[in-house]
Amino acid sequence: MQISAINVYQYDMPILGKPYKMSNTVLDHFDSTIVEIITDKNVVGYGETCPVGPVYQPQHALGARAALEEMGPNLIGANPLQIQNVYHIMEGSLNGHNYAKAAIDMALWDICGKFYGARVCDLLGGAVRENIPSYYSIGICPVDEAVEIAREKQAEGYPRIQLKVGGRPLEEDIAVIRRVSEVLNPGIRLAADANRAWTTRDALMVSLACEKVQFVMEQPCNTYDEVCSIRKQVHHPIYLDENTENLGMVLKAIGDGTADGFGFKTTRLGGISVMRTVRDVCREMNKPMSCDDSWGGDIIAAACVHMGATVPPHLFEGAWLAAPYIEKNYDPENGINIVNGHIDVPKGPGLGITPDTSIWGAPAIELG
Ligand code: 0XW
Ligand code: MG
Repeated sequence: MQISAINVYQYDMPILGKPYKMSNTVLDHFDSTIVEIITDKNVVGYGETCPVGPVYQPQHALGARAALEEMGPNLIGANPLQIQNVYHIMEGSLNGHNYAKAAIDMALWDICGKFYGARVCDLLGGAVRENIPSYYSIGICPVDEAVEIAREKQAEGYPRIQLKVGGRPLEEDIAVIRRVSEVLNPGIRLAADANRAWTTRDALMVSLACEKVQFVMEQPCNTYDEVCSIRKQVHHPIYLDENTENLGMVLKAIGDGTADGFGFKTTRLGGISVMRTVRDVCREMNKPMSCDDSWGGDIIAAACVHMGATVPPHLFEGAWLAAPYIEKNYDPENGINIVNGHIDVPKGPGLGITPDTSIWGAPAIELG
């Protein structure tokens, strides 16, 4: 089998309801890049990469398309069933830009599944369950509002709540963690995600002020070194998210004893192939993890769900999806949705998504 053509689509994804607010950014739409890999055997695969605006992490929507334009021509004629070999071609064509390589990688897994008549989760070793937990992320908002949303989402069936914190007076962060924790039933897990915004002083003060509150501190400070410097002083488990740019950083964070767990983004790490390795490392080293992405439609969602379904349940923190904030599915029939805080693993081969490509308009880039 050969890759005969690659189409790259650009899609401006509107957000439902209020803008999405994190410590460092407010967003009302997202710029998604979708890759369609066409083969000479009539099998077509889809991948997607969608940074959550230009500030969240170094990944950039325009950069994704430029990177795909750079690497794409070298991939024409390659065998899409040999994912590792295609990855090597990408690495030989462009340094870095894992988030763009991730879209190609995802489409290759989709093709492999369709060709072999297997779901991506089966190719990844097998799903351990067919319905997996998600978690709900409450954006930066007034404390009372956050408490109301937490009550609502817990009642809906979400087993985990992530609170966005940072970028406002520290007293409000402390209040929101305390107040939300008070309304959560036993067993519902809580994380406070500063998205890099706290100084080491802030993180230490929050940990002290909320000493008796059970929550995970997610990506409190900007750099890995800052997080290392507070690691032994905080009372709370620390999860890394934005700092895990690649497999090397994940290994380092575990080896140094800096991370108690991870909020992983499939595209930031480089796609399903790298996530598979990272999943295995976390299983071996007993580290909890989530399978998320920063944003994206059904294609990214399916990739996260297939991977999440293969993670041992006691180590799985959930798959966060943008689905609750998105107007419509790419696949009107088998699109990914969250019901009662949980997600069904797609049934069809590959990623199990048959997108209505007309949603994205004409390709922005055509190769091959
Ligand atoms: C809540 N998320 C998974 C979605 C947003 O893009 C940010 C992210 C996070 O945990 O940082
Ligand atoms: Mg996070």
